Amino acid sequence: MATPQRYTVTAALPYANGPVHIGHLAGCYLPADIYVRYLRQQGRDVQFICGTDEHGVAINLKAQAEGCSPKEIVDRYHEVIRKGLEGIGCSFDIFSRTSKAIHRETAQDFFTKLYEQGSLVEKTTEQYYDTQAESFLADRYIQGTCPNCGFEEAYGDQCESCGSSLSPMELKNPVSRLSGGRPERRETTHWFLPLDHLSGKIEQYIRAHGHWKPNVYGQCMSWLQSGDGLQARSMTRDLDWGVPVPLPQAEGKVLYVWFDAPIGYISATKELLGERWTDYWQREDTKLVHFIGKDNIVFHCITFPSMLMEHGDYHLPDEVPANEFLNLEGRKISTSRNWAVWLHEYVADFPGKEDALRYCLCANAPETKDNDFTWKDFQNRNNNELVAVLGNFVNRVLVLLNKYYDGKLPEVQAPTAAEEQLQKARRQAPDRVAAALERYRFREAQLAMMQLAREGNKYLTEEEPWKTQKTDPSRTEAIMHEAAQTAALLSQLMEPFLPFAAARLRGYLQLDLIPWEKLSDGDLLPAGHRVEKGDLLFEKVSDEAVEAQKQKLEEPAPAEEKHPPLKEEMDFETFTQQDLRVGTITAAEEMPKADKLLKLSVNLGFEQRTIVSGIRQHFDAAHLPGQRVTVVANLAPRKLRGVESQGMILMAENADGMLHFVAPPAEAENGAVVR
Ligand code: B3M
Ligand code: ZN
Repeated sequence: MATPQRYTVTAALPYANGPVHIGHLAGCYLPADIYVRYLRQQGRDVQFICGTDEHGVAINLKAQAEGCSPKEIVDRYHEVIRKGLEGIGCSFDIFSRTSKAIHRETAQDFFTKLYEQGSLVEKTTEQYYDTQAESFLADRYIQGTCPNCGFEEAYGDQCESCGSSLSPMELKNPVSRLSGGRPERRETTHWFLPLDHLSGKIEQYIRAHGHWKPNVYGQCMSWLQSGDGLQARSMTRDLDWGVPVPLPQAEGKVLYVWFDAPIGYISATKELLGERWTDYWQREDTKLVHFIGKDNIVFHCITFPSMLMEHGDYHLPDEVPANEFLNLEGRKISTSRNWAVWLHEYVADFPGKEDALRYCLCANAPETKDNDFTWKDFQNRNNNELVAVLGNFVNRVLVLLNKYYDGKLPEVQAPTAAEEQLQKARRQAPDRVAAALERYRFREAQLAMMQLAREGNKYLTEEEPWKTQKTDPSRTEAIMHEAAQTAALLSQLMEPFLPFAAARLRGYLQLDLIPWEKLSDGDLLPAGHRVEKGDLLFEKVSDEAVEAQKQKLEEPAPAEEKHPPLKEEMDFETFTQQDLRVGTITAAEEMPKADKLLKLSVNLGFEQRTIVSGIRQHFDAAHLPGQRVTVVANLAPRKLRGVESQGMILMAENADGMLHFVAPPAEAENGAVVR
């Protein structure tokens, strides 16, 4: 395929309900920025679109938690997020907001077109309604007991304990998070995008993109091929915060946030370009690339393309290079537990070290699997790679050029084998970096750039121009000429990854950004060109700085304080003697005169067991039937209060004493061996 000349590149619109952390940065903003900087250097026409997603229940919930209005929340976080992303060098052409009028109009027009041409299906269904708060409840606003694992604080859309996705009607003992009261069912009308009817077209579209990253393509395929296939999805909600549904009969309803948010890319482009926006959204020769994190795949690969297809005037997304998740110091990043490195805090704590974070996150990018960020690794990469290799090389070059030649580049000399080797590396490096970037392999691309710095550094160390300066000054001229060309090329190849240092280096070298296709042509600096001595390109990160950051993370209690110490080691033989099986509780009753005990009937597939369990103070017997459990099935029977208990049920006990069932996944059948 010919190289497209026009690109629309988007990075997921962050929810304006909190700041952005390094996981978001590594997942989508950094790769998007690297890619766009590279495209610009290639001379391609690109618009880099982003902004804050200011609708959706997440915003309402945050406002409620802080006792302020949704508007105050989005105003506050839009600024925090924008400063953080710009501070780390994200070079958006526009960073807009979905609360703007232009967005409301664009999203409403889009909806109206779908509505008028009959693309949407109107359905009246029962939903929970909070009579005290006088409002319908979004899925997230309902809390109750998970039907799968018994977790009592599951949400109407998902149980965060067992991970199963739920619908509000499935929750036991539903409670409204608005008023705390029990919600009632009421009828309400919404407009659905009939993904079930579109699934043939969607599947065709996905299959035509079989080259997508395996994590992306695989997720799409599993959605398409899952049991019931694609389901119609409601594109409207009963909420008072969002884009109003543009229908007279839809008073009090807004567009579903996942309907309006991706349209936010389009409205931001309109805001940026005026009438020219259609070139970037409606032409087949424009390439549309969405950078996102893996939790957004279904919306960008299935829902949004379906909306665009139905609308009819749009070009569909070409690439969706989604990343996996980044962990922090070996644990999942958690906003609620403050286990995160916040971008705006990093920018404030490490002025002048923006590139160090970019470098470390790119080197550890979660491209194909989840990956880990540690402060130690950050320090090592900065000190041992940026400072000791790249910085050391270019600073030696600049210092020596100034010391020997007053900054004037010496004439070319006949190359020896050492120069020929470095010249070859220089010819190859731009193509290597480009080939990796064209395939969204950012780690590989950055590595190829660093490889050239390593070769340059090694060349200087081996050729020792400071020694030949005394014995053979013309040899030093040859070495310094070659080394300077290498530093000049680095100042170009660094640009996508390390834009701050790259610009400083080009300043010292008195060199502009050079079009990518000229980078392999040979010398970038003519003899006689003057360079400045400059300053250190990178500086070390101290142990103290790293310690301070670790302190900042939530101080986890030492393992032995929070959790009981590990028992003595056991050998494998002993372990294999226990027989664990999957089961389901079929009945539960309280044991007379035993305030801790419940008598449970458990279906083990091949037989029914009676098990007496000391969990009465933790669970309501009435809610236990249906609970999936793991049973120690070969424990000698013992009598408890006159009842023979035929096994034991495994429970996980948190540090606070709360008990949770070790619940096998739905796919494991009763009687299945656990080992
Ligand atoms: N705001 C979800 C997120 O921040 C959502 C992305 C919208 S992209 C159109 O993860
Ligand atoms: Zn659950």
